[in-house]
Amino acid sequence: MATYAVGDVQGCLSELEALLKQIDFSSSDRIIFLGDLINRGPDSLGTLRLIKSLGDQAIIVLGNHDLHFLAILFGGHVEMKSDTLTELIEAKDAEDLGHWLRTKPLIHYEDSFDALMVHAGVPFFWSTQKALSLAGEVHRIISSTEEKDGLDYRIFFKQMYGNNPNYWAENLTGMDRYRAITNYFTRMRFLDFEGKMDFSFKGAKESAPYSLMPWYSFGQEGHQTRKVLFGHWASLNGVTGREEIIALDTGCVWGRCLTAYCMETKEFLSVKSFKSNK
Ligand SMILES: [Mn+2]
Repeated sequence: MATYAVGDVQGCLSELEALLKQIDFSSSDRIIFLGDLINRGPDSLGTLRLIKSLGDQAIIVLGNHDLHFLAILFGGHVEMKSDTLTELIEAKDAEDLGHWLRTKPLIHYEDSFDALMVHAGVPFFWSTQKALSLAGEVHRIISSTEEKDGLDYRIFFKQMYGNNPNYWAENLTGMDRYRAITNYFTRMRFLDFEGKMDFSFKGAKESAPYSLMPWYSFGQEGHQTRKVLFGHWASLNGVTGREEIIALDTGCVWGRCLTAYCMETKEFLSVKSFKSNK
């Protein structure tokens, strides 16, 4: 019985199949996907179908690309030039896959490992309890068919996009509150010293301006001993310099590799992108 965490698959179905084979994934194992299951890669439809077929053995947290698919399907947004979602959107089971996907949370907590699994990260000013509670607020809207405070999942997906507010304040309400929470968990990379998200700096962390630091470089306050496993940031290539902060987007879709981390043995297991062999 093993528990694996896997970073951004982004539609790299063949590599995912190879990875499952390599870790000898069996019916007593579990696999936690850290979001961005789809988009940019060659087979988003096949990837979603495979992961759905794993049933309760697969735990999923949503990433920005997963939310983008849901925003197209349910929120009236359109595909962008760099998206590779057409086959998925036009599939006969697209709605089924979308309704299944929107039941997934923004973060997942593994009690036995004191570990949080999230796509982008958890800002330093949220404790584990606080993060779970805020993620739950968004999850209740996007997973339900009921309206709350004049919002339902379709309105959420219509109004999801935007960089503002780029800060957290307890008194944020409505879509501003939900957008800020969603952006922290699914899009954050750099924070300033007030904990505001920066979306404009796109370079390597070594060349970041002095006013910005990676979200995980801020103090321990609220983090206690917990582990955080995250994806989203391929240019880190798995390196955070912090043992308890585990970066698992190793850039499969960019020709590098797809990585699984075994929670029990703390081993990293990777398969090379098939693209890199061509
Ligand atoms: Mn991402």
